[in-house]
Amino acid sequence: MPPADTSLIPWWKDAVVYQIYPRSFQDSDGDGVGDLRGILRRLDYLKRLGVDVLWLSPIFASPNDDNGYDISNYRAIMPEFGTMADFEELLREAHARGLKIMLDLVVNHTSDEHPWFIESRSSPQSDKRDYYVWRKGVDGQPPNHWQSFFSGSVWEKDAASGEYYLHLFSRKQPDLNWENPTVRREVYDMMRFWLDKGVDGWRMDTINMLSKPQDFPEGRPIPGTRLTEGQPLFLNGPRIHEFIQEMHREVLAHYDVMTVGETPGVSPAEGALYCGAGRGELNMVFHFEHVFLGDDTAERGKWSNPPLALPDIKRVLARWQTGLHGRGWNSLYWDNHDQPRAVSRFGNDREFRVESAKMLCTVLLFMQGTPYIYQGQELGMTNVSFESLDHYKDIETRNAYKVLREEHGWDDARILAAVYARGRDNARTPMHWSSAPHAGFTEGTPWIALNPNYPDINAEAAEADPHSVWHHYRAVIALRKALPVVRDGTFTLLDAEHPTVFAYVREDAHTRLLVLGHFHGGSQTCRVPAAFVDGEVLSNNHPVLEGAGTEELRLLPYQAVVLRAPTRTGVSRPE
Ligand code: ISL
Repeated sequence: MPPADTSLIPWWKDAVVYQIYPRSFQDSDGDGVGDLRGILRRLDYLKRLGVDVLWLSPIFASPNDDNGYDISNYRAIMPEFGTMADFEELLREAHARGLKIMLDLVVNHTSDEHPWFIESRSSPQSDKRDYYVWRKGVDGQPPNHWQSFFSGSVWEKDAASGEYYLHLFSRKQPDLNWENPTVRREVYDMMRFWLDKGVDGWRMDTINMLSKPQDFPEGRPIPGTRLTEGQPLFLNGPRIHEFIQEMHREVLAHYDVMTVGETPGVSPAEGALYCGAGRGELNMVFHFEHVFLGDDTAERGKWSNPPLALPDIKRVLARWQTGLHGRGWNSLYWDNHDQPRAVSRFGNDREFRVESAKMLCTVLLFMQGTPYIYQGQELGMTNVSFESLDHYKDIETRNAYKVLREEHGWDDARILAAVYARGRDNARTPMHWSSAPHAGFTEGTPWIALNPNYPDINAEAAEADPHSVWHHYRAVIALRKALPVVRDGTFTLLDAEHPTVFAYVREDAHTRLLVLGHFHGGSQTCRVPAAFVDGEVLSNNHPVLEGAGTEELRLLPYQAVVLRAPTRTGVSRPE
């Protein structure tokens, strides 16, 4: 059979993305904050790992109420991170190594220190008043009871005018008014500014929240409180697809770039509306169904940290795999800067840290879609447990602390346990480069404390150890690039209800792969479909495979194996 014509396959379908949280990646000037020249210094490391695209969390001027997700100037680099010349050099040097760079588009809201908001707030008559969402209260109360992501009402009363402005996140992150065509034009101009510099794509922050129902109706009551949620009402709002299609028509269609929308609360069917072929919107979305499992029904949301059951994770991920196959495109992730470390949440970060971090890598990277690796995931970095809340910097954690304590009567120990499990700072402690002081992250005082386990878990040690998590990532990345079935094949979940084994088959006309991931620290027998009994072991995170060549494998703690079925008659192997 002649090789398939791959020239029509968009580059981002073959890409592996690496997310950098610049504040915590590498400091180059000793101020304790990561920066662009620090990233520059690590490009060769990233190249060795084998990733293709770097997504930088926001690098723009910001008062850092939410670590750069509150932007005060979209066209300026955050001074702590460097200069525009540094960015241009980084882009040039990345491109010279065949690495692409995507930026974070945060346009649901700005900082309250953005000149647009300063002007908007100055008077109800301001010609920028309508850049943001202003409403009068009702009988001295906010327009509705929607709750912000960072605790409290989404409405902030402005003392000068007595009106309220909307902020789905912190009060220093006022929401832009996307109903206003001038706002949309400003955003599109800003996007072109960066794309014309050669930026290769956008990760789009909370992109499914841009359109709000303009009557701001009440949401459903939150059980046990006098509050009502608005979330279901501002996710995927009435004009959302019109706005994204306009953005695509005006901007994205004119550049060969990659786009991924951050879309909490989106099902596969809704996801396909954002990323479906021919929709003229985005390339892919980040859904949250696996990382938010159970949170929305738990008493205190994610802070209740409801237990996870593997069959639920499998069901969610399988639904996305099959739901988007041939219709859209998946993004694959366990980790990001808002989530606890994957190995701590889904694996075992104590006695089986290495095995389980490798297993999570295999299970994720053999699915269909574009994988996203969050800095340190390739080392198996773990959650952190700081002794006191004083060490925590994240606004979400700090605000939640007050609410959990004052309104729900939780004591410090209970709050700390919740933060250890689900706090965002788990992911934001500095990257571990070596066993040098501060893990080689900075020569100054780091902006947030390090995870004390860096002398054992660091990039230098990992690169030197052929059995490290790092080398497993590198090998799996290389393998998926060599196997078109990983990009193109169908996905079939096996034994959906099995409580500890995640098993699936990937298949195209040439190749069949069986992927097995054992989510448990014991051993477990596992039946192998007949087609794979004599399969070739392409990947294994243990030195042995017990039962190989028979119908029954014995999986060791957190073992992950990929088997390739013997080729069918007359069909040549793809590589
Ligand atoms: O982090 C979350 C839960 O702990 C999410 O609800 C998160 O707030 C949501 O996914 C939106 O996240 C994005 O926008 C926020 C910013 O704080 C996050 O870092 C960003 O990823 C506001 O810009």
